[in-house]
Amino acid sequence: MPSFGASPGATSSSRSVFHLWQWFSIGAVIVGGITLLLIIWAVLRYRRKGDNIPKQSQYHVPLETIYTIIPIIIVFALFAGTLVVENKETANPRTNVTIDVLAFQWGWKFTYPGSNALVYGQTTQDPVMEFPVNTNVHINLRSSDVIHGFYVHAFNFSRYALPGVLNQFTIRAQSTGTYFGQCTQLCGLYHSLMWFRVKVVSQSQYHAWLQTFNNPTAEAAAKAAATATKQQLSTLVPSKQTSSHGDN
Ligand SMILES: [Cu+2]
Repeated sequence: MPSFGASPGATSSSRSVFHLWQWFSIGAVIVGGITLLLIIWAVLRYRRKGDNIPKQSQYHVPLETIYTIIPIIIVFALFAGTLVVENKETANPRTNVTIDVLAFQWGWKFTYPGSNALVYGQTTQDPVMEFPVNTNVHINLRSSDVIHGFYVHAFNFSRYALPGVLNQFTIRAQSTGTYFGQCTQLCGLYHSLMWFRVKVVSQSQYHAWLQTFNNPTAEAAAKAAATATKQQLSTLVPSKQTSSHGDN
C-alpha cells in the first residue's frame, strides 16, 4: 500500500495514524476517481448533438437518496476511525520514564526528573533526547517564551509548546534509531534552526547514558556547554540597533 507521504511510524500510535492516513487517502482516491469518471462520462455522453432542448426532469428520488446517504456513511466512517486513533494518541498510560521538554527561542532543553540528565542545545547544535525502546515515555512540554511546535516526522506527531501551558503526552517507540525533530511553529529569527533529535535506544543503553550524568566532570561539562551556547547565541543574535542619527 502506498504511504501517501506519511511516515510508516516508529511509535505505536504513529503506526495507527499511518494506517488511518492510508485508508483516508485510498478513500479520497476512490471518491475522486468515481467523480472524475462521472464528469468525463457526462461530458462525452451528453455533449451537444443539435439545437433541440434535452428532456427536462426535476426530481430523481432514488439518485438523490443515494448521493445523500453515501456521503453521510463516508463522513461517519472517517469520524469513527479518527476517534479511535485519537483516543490512542491521547491515552495516558502508566509510564516509567518522564522527560520535561522546554522549548525556547531557539532551541530545546530536555531534563529527566529524578536524575541529573540534562540536554541543552540550540540553533547550530541539535540537542538529542534519549529514551528507551518499548517503554511508555511521558513528555511534559512547555515553552519559556513564544509558541513553538514539537514535531517528529517519524512519530507522525506534533504538539504546540505554549507559554504558561503544560502539554502532556505519552510516546512509545517500537524501534530503535535516531529520528529528526524540529519546531513547526514560526517562532522568530532562528526558527528554521530549531532542530532536535530523538534517539531511541535499548534499556541498558539508556541506563548507561543516564549514568554518564552522575559523575561530576560530565556535570561540569554540561554546565560549561550550556554557558557556551548562551555566549554563542549572543553572537548569533543581532543586538538591537541603536539609532545613530540623533533625533531626526
Ligand atoms: Cu520554535
